[in-house]
Amino acid sequence: MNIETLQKNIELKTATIGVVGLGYVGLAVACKFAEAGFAVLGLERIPEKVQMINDGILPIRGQEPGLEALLLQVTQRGNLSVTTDLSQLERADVVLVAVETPVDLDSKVPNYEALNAALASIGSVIKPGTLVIIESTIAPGTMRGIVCPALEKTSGLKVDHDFFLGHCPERVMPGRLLRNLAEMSRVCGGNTPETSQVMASLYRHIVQAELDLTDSVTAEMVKTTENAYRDVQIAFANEIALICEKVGVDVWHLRDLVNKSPDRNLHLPGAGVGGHCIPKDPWLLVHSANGTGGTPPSLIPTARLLNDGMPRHMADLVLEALAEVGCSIQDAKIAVLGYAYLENSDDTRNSPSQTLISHLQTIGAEVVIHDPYVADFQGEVTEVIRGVDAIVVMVRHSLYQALDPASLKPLLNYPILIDGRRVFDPETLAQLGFVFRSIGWGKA
Ligand code: SAJ
Repeated sequence: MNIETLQKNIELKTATIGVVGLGYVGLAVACKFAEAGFAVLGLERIPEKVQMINDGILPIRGQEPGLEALLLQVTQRGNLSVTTDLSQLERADVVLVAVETPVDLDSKVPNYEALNAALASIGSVIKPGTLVIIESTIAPGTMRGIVCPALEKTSGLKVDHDFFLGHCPERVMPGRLLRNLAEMSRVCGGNTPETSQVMASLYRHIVQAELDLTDSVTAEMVKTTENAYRDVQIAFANEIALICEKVGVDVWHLRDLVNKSPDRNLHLPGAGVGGHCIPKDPWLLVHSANGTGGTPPSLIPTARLLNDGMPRHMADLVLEALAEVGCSIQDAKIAVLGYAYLENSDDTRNSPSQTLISHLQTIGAEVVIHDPYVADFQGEVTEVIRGVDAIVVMVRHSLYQALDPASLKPLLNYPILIDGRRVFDPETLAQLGFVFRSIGWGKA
């Protein structure tokens, strides 16, 4: 099939779409194309997950408005079916790849194990005329240096002649998967301008926002840059918070005043930066720059390390408060509220809470955990904190924002509360007699 025929089949929605990897990104995009009327074949390696999805059951626990109903609708209509059998991909005219691309936390090098496996499988079954689009976030240069050679080698096909290739990074986030998919603009980075055009005609079926055509390496840079930008902005807010703690200023009040200045947007300081995007994408960007010789980037790695240090700062605040009441860390039982990386989500990937909990346990504390969205840590929050020596709030779940600190205090052995997300008003905590610390609260 030539590219014109492919474009026609996409416009008529007679093209079959394969989606490899049904995580947060893949499942949402598979549902949206199925909803648009395409025949969508999902490829997932976990059999239990395949069964759940084919039964119209959402394997994601967090709040994802509309996704469960949409999944049921498209599976019942037969537009979406899921399998573990990669050979089924030979039916696909378009293959979207949405597999994880983590970064090894020690070496800071991309781990492309899942991507390479997907490429090997796809290359072994794709037919001429297929369009392959990488949605996963990848280091700039990966399309040219890894993806294209791998597909050509395993398929024996020639890019731009026998098959077509592009990168279209996603801009979703847990809690807003369907909304972001529909409302966020996307970059269509084709191996050739013609391929970018075909990509745009595909995504036009599910994206109401702008589709920006460009080359694949620019597309790789867009995604990693936008997330490195956010990480650096958060790190700046965290550094200002740490300064506020020292000079006796409330960073939240400071932020309100600073952000009145035009083009200022001091981000939210907090207990750390988690998730599947922000902690890793800056390293993907740095990895590409480091591979080209010359002076390595410094601001981006420094920001990453500052943000990664915030859970440790939370532990230091716990130690300070325990010392104030004369309780040693070895004798302390600490309740950590929030295990997910983001409010009202079940996503625990790279959660700052994991880092904090490991450290507290290493220095001798007993730790109990609560999170209303994470299966292992659900339950009545007042029962979890009953009798503990300190509460540490790590996530702004709505449930915690609704708590009345006055009702919590009698449950505690010591009235210690360490607030990593400014869930509680420090003045109120002071009036109630808490021994408290709050990120960026310098008036202690
Ligand atoms: N965080 C802060 N301070 C802030 C913002 C976030 O400490 O001012 C923390 C959060 O608590 C969380 C982490 O950073 O632990 C990441 O939060 P996030 O709001 O960036 O949420 P993510 O990780 O889901 O980021 C995604 C990204 N989207 C994509 O990669 C497609 C990011 O580029 C978006 O800006 C973000 O969603 C969004 O808010 O839309």
